[in-house]
Order: sequence, then structure tokens, then C-alpha cells
Amino acid sequence: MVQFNRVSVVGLGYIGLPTAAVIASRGINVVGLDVNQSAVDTINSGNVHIVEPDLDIVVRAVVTDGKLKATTQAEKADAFMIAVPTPFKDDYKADLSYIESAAKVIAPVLEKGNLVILESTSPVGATEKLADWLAEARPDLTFPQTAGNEADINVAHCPERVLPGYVLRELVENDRVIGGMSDACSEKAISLYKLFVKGECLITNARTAEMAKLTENSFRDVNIAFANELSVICDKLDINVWELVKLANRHPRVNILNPGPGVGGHCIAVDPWFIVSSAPEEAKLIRQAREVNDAKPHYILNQIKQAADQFKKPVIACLGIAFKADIDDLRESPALDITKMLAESEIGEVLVVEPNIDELPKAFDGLNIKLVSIEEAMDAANTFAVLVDHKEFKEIDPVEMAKKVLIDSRGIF
Ligand code: SAJ
Repeated sequence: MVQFNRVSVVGLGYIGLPTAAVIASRGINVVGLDVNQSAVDTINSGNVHIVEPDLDIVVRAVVTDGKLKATTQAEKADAFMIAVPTPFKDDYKADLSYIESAAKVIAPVLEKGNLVILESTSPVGATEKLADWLAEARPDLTFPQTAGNEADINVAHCPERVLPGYVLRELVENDRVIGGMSDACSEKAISLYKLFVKGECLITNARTAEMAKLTENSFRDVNIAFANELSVICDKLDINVWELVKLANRHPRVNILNPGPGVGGHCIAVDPWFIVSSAPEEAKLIRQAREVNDAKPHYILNQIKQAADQFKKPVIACLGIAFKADIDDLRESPALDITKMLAESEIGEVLVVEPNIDELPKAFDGLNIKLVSIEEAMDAANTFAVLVDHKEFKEIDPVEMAKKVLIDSRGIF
């Protein structure tokens, strides 16, 4: 059995920090590496810079025990797990610059016997590129692309697949797809994941592991697009889409997802493009789903504008700007985009209720948008747009809400 006395997690964001904390909670020394000094300081003081249920408790415990420390300088370790962002560029091609930087940062401290894992969701071929960047920086070591099972450094892709909001549970319980660049890489990666994963570890090669992750998120995107397209068709035909979906889902082999204001987050709204850009001619349905989902915020925006237009002085309350319920994550959020476009249209006063943040995001700078409580919004606004189904909004008295003009993109009322 391989020993991992010290694990380095590169990138302490929504995936890296929980991963680091969970491994540290198994008694392993974890050093978390991040370029963000303020995040590093926050973690070292036992606090967290992101909202994820119970993460604060676990981080505080492992930092207090001395099992987790954060730093901005690479340190030696037995295994390195890279969990950095992989956004897309203007042409929808993946931006691998964060992975490249991570490779350059850890390369100088690599030692024979080390394992490097790429957890970031990546286009097919990214793990091979990572191995090439490492090899370029360390000609004194051998890597699996040339030395196979005999390589000094093992490299594998093990895509993260945890659901924001349930990260701590899913990190442990989900099955993992492990794609080593050689059999030895896969074996070594499995022994690392076995330290904290209760789910099964399924072995494949790196390219299939990359594609598996993209496939999972594209599957969901296509299914949400189906629901979103249905919602627009139902509006046209004067049918309540929520009732329709409920009824259709009573068929034993039908399971339609929920329509919404669009698809947000750094994953489902991004990853399908990695497939499209690798196979533009072939990925027709996957591209179309992205386009359907990307069009939905504009559709909801128009509905809100039409609703507000009936008032002399429209005061519009946007309920939620996060990308989904009960989190503070605003990345690629359709709710945020809708709110921003609404304020830019200057149709009226725009209020935001977002129980998961204390201040409005920079994206709203220069716009006339106020962050208010639910009560303040109920007093002041005449038009309501439910953009996120946060638990707090489900507690609003439906009788009170019925007195307002309402666009409910999440179907909570
Ligand atoms: N959404 C709908 N209708 C639905 C479900 C979701 O409109 O019925 C919207 C949400 O509001 C949100 C977006 O889709 O804007 C994505 O939310 P999500 O909960 O489906 O997924 P994410 O992005 O939070 O997490 C996904 C997960 N992937 C899958 O479920 C296949 C997660 O397991 C991945 O680890 C994560 O992407 C990731 O990091 O890639």
C-alpha cells in the first residue's frame, strides 16, 4: 500500500478547499496552495472564504489540529491534486492557463515517486498537456507519456463531480472515475482516493475520464434545455409548465427536469462547450442545448419588463442572484445577468434580495441596484421576479405574494 504522508491541493476554491479539508480530516497532512493571499490567510485563521454547508466546521477542526495549512508557495508533497478553474475563452475553447500555471508552480518541488492528479474539469487531452508541461519543466524526471509504468512521476485525471451544496457528502460517497496515464498511475491514484472515498473508484484512461466528466454535465444541460424549451412552448400554448412536467413525470420512464431562468454555474454552462469545440461538426444537439439554455435569461428578462411596464413607477424585486438555490456562488449566474440587464434597461427601480451575500457583486458597480431584505422588498416593490428558489423565498406567504405582479421563473409559488 502506497503511503501518502503529505498531500498538496493546488487551488483552494469550491472543490480544492473541501477536498483538502476532507483529506486532512483523515489525519493526513495537507498543504493547500493558492495564489490568493487573502484566501490563504482566511483558511489559516480557521475560516472559509466560500459558502458550503458545514465546510467551516471541518476547516476549523483540521486547521486547529495542524493537519491543514494554506500557503502561496509550493512545498514538497507525496501527491499533488490540481483543482484550478478551467473557464472557456471567447471562442468557447477551454482556457488551460490555470492548469499550466499550476504545473509550473509545482514542477520545481516534484520528486521521484510523486503522484499528480488533475481534478479540474478539462477538455479531452488536457491531462496529457499537463504531463507535457511538467516534463518540460523537469527534464531530470521521467513521466508516463514516455516512460509508462516505469515513470518517476505518475499522472492521472480524476474529475471532481460533487454537487455544490452537498460537497462534503458527495466527496466521500460518490463513485470516482480515475483515468491514469498508465496502469501504475491509476493504481497509485486509487490508493490516494481510497483514503477518503467510500464510493467505488472506476479505472479508465485519462481521455475517457475527461470525456466522462464532460458527458455527465452535457447530459444534464441537454435535459434542462428540454425543460426550458417546454416552458417557452407552454407559455405560447397557455399551459402551466409545472403542472405539465408533474403529470408527464408520472409516466414510469419519463423524468423531466425543472425549467428555470437559464443554466448557471461554472460547470454545466461551460463544460458542454469543451465537447462542441473538440467536435464542432458532430456535437449538434449538445450545442443546441447550450443555445436554448443561454436564450432563457433573455426570455425571462422580457417577461419581467412586460410585467413591470404596467406600473407608472415600476419597482422590481429580483429574488435571488446566485446560480442556484441555497448557495452564494454567482458565477455564470443567469439570475445575476437578468438583474443586471434589467437595471441597465432603466425600466424602474431594481431591488435585489439575496440572503447568501452581504454586499452586491462588482458586476453591479455603477448600476442603480439595492440589496434589501425580503420584508423591505415586500413593502417597496410592485413587481417580483423569482430567479432562484432559495429556501427563504419558499417561506414567503403566498397570499401576500398574490397581491404582487409576479414572474416566477422557478415555479415556487
Ligand atoms: N437547473 C435547472 N433545472 C434543473 C436543474 C438545474 O434550471 O432541473 C439549473 C440550476 O439552477 C443551475 C444549473 O442548472 O443554474 C446547474 O445546476 P446543477 O445543480 O444541475 O449543477 P451544478 O452546476 O451545481 O453541479 C454540476 C453537477 N453535475 C451533474 O449533476 C451532472 C455536479 O455533480 C458536478 O460536479 C458539477 O456540475 C461540476 O463541478 O462540474
